[in-house]
Amino acid sequence: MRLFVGLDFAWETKQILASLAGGVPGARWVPPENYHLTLRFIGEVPAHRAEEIDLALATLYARAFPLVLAGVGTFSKGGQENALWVGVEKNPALEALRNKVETALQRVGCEPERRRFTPHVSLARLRDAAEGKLAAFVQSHNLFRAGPLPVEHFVLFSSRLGKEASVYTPEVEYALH
Ligand code: 3AM
Repeated sequence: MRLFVGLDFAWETKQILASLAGGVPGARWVPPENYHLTLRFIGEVPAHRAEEIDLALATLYARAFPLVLAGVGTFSKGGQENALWVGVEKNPALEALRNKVETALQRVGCEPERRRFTPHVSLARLRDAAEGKLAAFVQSHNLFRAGPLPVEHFVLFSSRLGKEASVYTPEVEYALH
């Protein structure tokens, strides 16, 4: 199974995010049901590893917290913008949760995550997006803000890569306290 750990959002929040989509030719918009915030990408693991991972996450104790989505931005690779996302207001509780997830996963043998944690909710994948339209999108949605949203769970998702879009399935929900 291909796994990652993340936050899921309420239907209402997904609707608000979906209202941002549009107006950037060359963007492949993420289907609203797929909106999530990745805490930790795990990757392909055999079933017995998935069980160990589940156990490690189930024994993790962390606090529930409020989350504010704010602003939009892009990631680029090799000078090419490849992702468009909604950002998150600075959030020490989110960072603490992410660190606990990281520790729990390393304890069951996952390789340490080398990438810096840049919390975001992906709105679109980009390939040769119209530069001016992209800049205009970012500028016009820079003041976007949603929340505070109560975060009371985190989720182990499985991901099946599809032709059009991946299918993300929440496999296990873990309560925050
Ligand atoms: O949360 P977002 O949408 O930015 O791009 C994948 C997606 O990111 C990312 O994990 C999230 C859930 O699938 N992802 C896919 N392959 C990855 C990899 N090898 C990866 N992240 C890190 N390393």
